[in-house]
Amino acid sequence: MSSLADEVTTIAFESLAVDAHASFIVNASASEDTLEHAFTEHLRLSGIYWGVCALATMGNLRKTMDADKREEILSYVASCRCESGAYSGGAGHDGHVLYTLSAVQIYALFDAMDRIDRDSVVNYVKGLQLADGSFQGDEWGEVDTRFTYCALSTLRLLDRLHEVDVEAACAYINKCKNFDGGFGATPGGESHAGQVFTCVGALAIGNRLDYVDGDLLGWWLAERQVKVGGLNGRPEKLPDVCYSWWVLSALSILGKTHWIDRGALARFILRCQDETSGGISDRPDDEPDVYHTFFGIAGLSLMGHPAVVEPIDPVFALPNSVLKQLGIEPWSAR
Ligand code: GRG
Ligand code: ZN
Repeated sequence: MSSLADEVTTIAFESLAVDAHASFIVNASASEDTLEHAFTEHLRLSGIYWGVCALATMGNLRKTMDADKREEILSYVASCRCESGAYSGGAGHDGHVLYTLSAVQIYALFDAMDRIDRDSVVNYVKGLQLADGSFQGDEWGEVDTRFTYCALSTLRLLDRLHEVDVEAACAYINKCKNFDGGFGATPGGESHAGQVFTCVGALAIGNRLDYVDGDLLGWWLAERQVKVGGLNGRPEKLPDVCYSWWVLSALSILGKTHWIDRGALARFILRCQDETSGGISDRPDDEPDVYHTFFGIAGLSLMGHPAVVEPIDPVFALPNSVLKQLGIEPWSAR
């Protein structure tokens, strides 16, 4: 067990409506004639990853997706493959490292890594690294620490991390570190919990967590918890279920999830679930969506909710069992 191991505590969890959430996710992918479906077409691959990963984490992927559905999804992913080696968010859209990671994650979840043309994906990702170690997201040149995480995670899942300059990538992330211990999207950018996940995750993959001031960042992350138990993404903002992942995964990598009140966070997430129709929303009484359903379930997994049977890895956001299949040691075992 890691020296960073979290303090264990017993949380009196309320129940999670696993079956309702599974139906919500499966039905959301089936309702193609909705306006939401049209609006989210460009990020469909990430949506598929959120849904499939939530089902896998709840331990009911096989039960809810038969061989035909699996093939249907995998052939859709293949249809998003671009000549550059990248994947796009939806068929006919432009390739981007964000969706390239989603594609690899979906292949990993369905144990179908042999369908990936590894060399072409690796060449695409390699081509995104700039001289200062940073990564652009596609050929248009936007640079963001999210893209560094996506690049390093994609390559590690493909067992090809050595193909880029990992030291330079981590040194660039260090330049995005702020006085409060947090990280931004670019040097000088405001600390935001989403970027903190990507930076801490990338540094964990690159084995350079020594760049993190664990106590200072742990304090900043713990400060994200507000009175109602939920977490926000930066000071003075509203709590939102997705930060249960962005904040808690970073605390988990640092071995500090006990720095927040996990019982109160779990109650907040569970108050955001629709127990009848399924799904989890960003805040109580809002409309559920697949994104918040996944991140709510993933947060509960990091806190050991007994209904979330597959522990999720805080670095790769994939179930530990999937990482083991790929020969990657889950963070909790390090
Ligand atoms: C494998 C889980 C996983 C992720 C892939 C894309 C990515 C890598 C990470 C995204 C990290 C990120 C920046 C998340 C934040 C998303 C979010 C809730 C943004 C909203 O920001 P604001 O400023 O909202 O609009 P607030 O909550 O501050 O009002
Ligand atoms: Zn959110």
